[in-house]
Amino acid sequence: MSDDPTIFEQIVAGDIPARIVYETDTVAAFLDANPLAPGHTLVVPKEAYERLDELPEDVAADVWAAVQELTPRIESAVDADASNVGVNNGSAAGQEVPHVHVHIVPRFEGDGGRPIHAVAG
Ligand code: IU
Repeated sequence: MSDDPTIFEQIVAGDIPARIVYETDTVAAFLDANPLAPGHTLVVPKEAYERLDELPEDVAADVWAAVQELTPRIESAVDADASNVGVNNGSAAGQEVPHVHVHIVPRFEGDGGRPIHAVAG
């Protein structure tokens, strides 16, 4: 396995610009560079783990706490009605960046987007 920092580690380190919206000792969140909707945010552990099952329990808890805290704040910030929250866990599921990240995608009544259970349909 390569020791090169992932793109998200580089974002967390400030080496690649991104709009960071949340940060603790273990977790960061930043706006997605190619947003599916206004406010599309990625929540990441600061340390790189490729798959969800590789996350230590305490880090997974910190990531989820951030998702819970941020989701209503993001919805409120962009005046969304709801959000899709999800992880592409592995390349066959569409994971492009090998560093666990939770997508928070704000949704709006009548926006025509698909529910998360339809993504593979
Ligand atoms: P995926 O779940 O691995 O498919 O999602 C990767 C996301 O990372 C995708 O939504 C990209 O737009 C986003 N992203 C980013 O925000 N900044 C980057 O420099 C890169 C990808 I590379």
